[in-house]
Amino acid sequence: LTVPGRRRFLNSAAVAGLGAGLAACNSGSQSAAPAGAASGAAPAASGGSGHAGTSSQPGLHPKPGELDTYYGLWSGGHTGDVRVLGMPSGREILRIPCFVPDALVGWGITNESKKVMGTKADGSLRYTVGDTHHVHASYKDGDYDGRYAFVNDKINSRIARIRLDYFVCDKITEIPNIQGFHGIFPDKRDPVDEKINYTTRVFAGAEFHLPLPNDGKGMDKPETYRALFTCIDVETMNVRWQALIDGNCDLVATSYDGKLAASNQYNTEGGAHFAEMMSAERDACVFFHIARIEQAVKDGKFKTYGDSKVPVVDCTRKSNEDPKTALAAYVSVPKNPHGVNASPDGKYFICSGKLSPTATVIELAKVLDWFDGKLDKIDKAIVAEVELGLGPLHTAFDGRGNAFTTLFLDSQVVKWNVDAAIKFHGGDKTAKYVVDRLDVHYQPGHLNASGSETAKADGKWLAVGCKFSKDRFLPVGPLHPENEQIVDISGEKMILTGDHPVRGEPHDFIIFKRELLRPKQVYSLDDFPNAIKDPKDGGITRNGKKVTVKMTTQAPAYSLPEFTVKKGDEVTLIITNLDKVEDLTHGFAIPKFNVNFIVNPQETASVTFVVDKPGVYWCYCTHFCHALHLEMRSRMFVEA
Ligand code: CUK
Ligand code: CUA
Ligand code: CA
Repeated sequence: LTVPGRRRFLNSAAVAGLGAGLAACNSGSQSAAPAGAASGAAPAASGGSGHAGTSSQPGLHPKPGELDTYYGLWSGGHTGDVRVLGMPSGREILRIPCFVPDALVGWGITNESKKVMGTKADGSLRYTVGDTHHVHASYKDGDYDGRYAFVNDKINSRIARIRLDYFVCDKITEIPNIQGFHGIFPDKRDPVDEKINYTTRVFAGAEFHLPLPNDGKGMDKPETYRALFTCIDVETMNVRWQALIDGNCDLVATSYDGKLAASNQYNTEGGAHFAEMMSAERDACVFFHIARIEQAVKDGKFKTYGDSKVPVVDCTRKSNEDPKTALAAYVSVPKNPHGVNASPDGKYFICSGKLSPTATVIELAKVLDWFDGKLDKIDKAIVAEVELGLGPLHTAFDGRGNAFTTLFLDSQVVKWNVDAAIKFHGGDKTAKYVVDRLDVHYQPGHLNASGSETAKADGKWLAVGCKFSKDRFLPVGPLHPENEQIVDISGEKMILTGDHPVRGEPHDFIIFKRELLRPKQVYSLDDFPNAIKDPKDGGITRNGKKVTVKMTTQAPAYSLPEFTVKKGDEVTLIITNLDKVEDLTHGFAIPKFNVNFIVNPQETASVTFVVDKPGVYWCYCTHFCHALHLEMRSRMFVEA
């Protein structure tokens, strides 16, 4: 197919209607007919890459027993989890449940996980749905430090922290005053204190604007709705402050010097319907001056909304016209931009145009110049705005000056050189900024490269999150998997090296060298205040109708082969796995009471449930642990 032909096939199949809102991309510039574009060698509609070629990079197909060379952390979308993929093989190794119950580990069943997830007064889960989009990790000196990963929950405006020593979610915070928490990014160092060269804050962008407070008044006046940008403390996971803005937030980026955070805005119109949201030719990327905002909070220049005690500073346009005192600045960006990404050299934020075929390059030093009164117009911080193709969404980097942007509508990744784009924008029309194009399958959303979000971007591998897989895998009925493609970016030309079906619906991901992590594979008993350190400390204690049953596990036995409770009791069962051997996990399931969870080596977990039916109940181990796994049982006697 020719380029227009491929566009017609893709667009009619996946995005009917959206094309009408797009700027035409046929100006004869580099974006329409680039060298190496989906040319004569382009595939038939049923697939195939525009590039032949075989990757010669090591690590792509680990042999049995070989480990991957990179970790990938993937958001799971509305499965509410985070996945760990070995890269570049694309093998899924683990799912980390966060916002949604998970049957494998008993997430949402154990008291410990329910406490993290949040419960109502009756002890039941506050929410059982989630929607994770963006996973990012904590930094030190511009690289990941292996402490934490963070992920957003778009549905219920929650942020989860994942400990990367154990690969578990240990904290979830619900952010007040907002809906549609979408973009998230940790800071990379402190904006003021030079000594703090690591992550202490996470920023959150709210996509949906709301009446403030959202208490039932003013619902029919969308022109008065507002969105907020939020700062969360990494250690306490408390919300530090919020910023009232004009327009909305989409994705979020932070600068390597810690001074700036920014969010793309596609709804500067404040529209409530999509036609209104795409009525303006330009929207914005809003920049936040973190040090000034935090000084304003210290000086008491804030208000609060409703029941929330969180200080909210004023970052609206009207209140921030004087650069010398401004807390925020709005750089104009074409039509409904989506991703904003920081280049690994620390110099630029790149905004992807979505409904505009362009990427906008904003120079951060110039943004700071504006805040210092040294640049008269904030839009002069734009150093390039170049055409790339239809539907640019997200950008990754190879650390050698090249950017890779997904083109959702064209189903391509375009590789382009940032310096050449700046030259082209500056008037040198001989500057060839498009380096290569690759057809992907199909409709890519996010992409990310190894180390792309760090100063150590190594330009080896690129993963592309294709939202549609269409014909790339065995058909399994109406629900298709997504296709995470892997691309060798070590050379001039991109080489597509693999398709990987993944369970819906990942959005974003990060990829980093395996050496950055040293995960622990066995817990410490001291991690758990309620650990039962000796089988002799187990047994049953009763306090009225509340019964506590404590037992330990050592393959292939539970320390209590049977235990007796009475109908109507509220039973709290605490189990410590005393096995110290790596990989020796036990399960504990009780028929008819919705109890099923696991205890990893040296872990303690507990459940609380009411026994309302007398009888014998065989408790058993669900997690294969031993030759006598099937014999690993206990009996719960419930007396009438
Ligand atoms: S969004 Cu999904 S493809 Cu939530 Cu990062 Cu762009
Ligand atoms: Cu213990 Cu299976
Ligand atoms: Ca818009």
